[in-house]
Amino acid sequence: MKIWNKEIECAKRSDIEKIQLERLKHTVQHAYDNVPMYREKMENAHVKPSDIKTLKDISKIPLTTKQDMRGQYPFKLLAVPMREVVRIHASSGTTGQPITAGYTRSDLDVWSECIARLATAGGVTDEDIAQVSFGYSLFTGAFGLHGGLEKIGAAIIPISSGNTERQIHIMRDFGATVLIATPSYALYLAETASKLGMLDEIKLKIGLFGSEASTEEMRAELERRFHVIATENYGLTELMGPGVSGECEHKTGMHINEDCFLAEIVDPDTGEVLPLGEQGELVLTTLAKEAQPVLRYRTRDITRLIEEPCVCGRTQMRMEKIKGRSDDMLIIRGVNVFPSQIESVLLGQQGIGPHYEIVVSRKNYTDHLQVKVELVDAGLLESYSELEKLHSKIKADLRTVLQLDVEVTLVSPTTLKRFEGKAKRVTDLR
Ligand code: DLL
Repeated sequence: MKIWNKEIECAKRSDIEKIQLERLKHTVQHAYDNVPMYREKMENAHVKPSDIKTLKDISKIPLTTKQDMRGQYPFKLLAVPMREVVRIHASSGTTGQPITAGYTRSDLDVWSECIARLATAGGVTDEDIAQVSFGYSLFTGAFGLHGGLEKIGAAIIPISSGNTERQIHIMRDFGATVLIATPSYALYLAETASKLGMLDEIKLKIGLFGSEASTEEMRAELERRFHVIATENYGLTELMGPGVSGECEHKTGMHINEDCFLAEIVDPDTGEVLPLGEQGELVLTTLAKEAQPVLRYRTRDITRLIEEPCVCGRTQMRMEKIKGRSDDMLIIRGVNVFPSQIESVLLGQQGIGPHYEIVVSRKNYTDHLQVKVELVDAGLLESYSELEKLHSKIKADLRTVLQLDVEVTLVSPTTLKRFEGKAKRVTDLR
């Protein structure tokens, strides 16, 4: 299996750390000199760029939060003059002020290099025809993947998201072999292909999924429906977009582009750095960004770092599948619940489809968790005993995993909302 950049991806740890330290020193100095927010934060913490002598010294630098970044809207995080910026992306801003991301020409080169590595790790070659079903917009997903796939030499179908039936026709007619989408949109596409009776005519081999949390059960469902090898990749607008990390075909964690990003795990409550291998909040620092260097960004994503080299030969550290976001975690009657735990229980159950909705409310001063799932076969609505059996099984399985009583509502087939981008499955009415 091909490795895009063996020199970096299979480098000795000591060599990677040497590159990281050199780039970290440069990044800290660049941010300190050119971004008032970082200078102020460092001055308040009595830290100077010259205090960074080893990689561990990074913990002297204050953490950066989403809130800090929002306060710099739109361009106060830029460390270069606007004439050097050649692209601007932004987060959707659904939960507040959007966060903008500027790129120099060199940043775009680094971005496509990072994606080329991850897409190659997922099995993509210049023989492939890749359908990009992320939205081409301010969102980083489509343009990010596009740059790397072009570098590899794959033939790109820049279809963007939406217009789902047309997506299936194009996928079949153009002979797409790679699909790039969120897992939830990929599921919707598979369902639509099936409804159109065209699933067997689709020639996909590879799914490169990302941009939202999904479970192993969701991966299995996508692989089964599309007959693909599904790998996932991770990233965020604040840091660059996709390209931070991605899985190889062994699917044992996402390889981090460690020459471009320095990863730490901190305790989500205290912000203290945790020992390698412990689960906590991922904190990332850019090592190769010119336009917008980022120091110690709290991603809110919960994961664990894996240092052992992968069987694929890559030595770069891996991060486990994201368990959820610390701010997505629901506290139900004092119990911590990640939506991913619910997804794991639901997917793979006989008789129900893979779409679901979670509604949290408060009834009589008590938290109430409702899970809505679709029946696959509407005929079941006519058999009370079958329906009751299915209902009790799902409820019992959820109880075992969550240690909570959950209201399970079975709804008619194809009545729950489908998503063309990131799914929004949780409604918290409290
Ligand atoms: O979603 C960048 C991206 C695009 C990654 C395409 C991969 C593919 P944002 O819109 O800024 O950027 O959202 C970033 O999405 O903090 C995670 O919570 C979540 N996320 C992204 N990838 C994954 C993943 C893009 N593979 C936020 N697994 C991040 C779980 C993910 N969560």
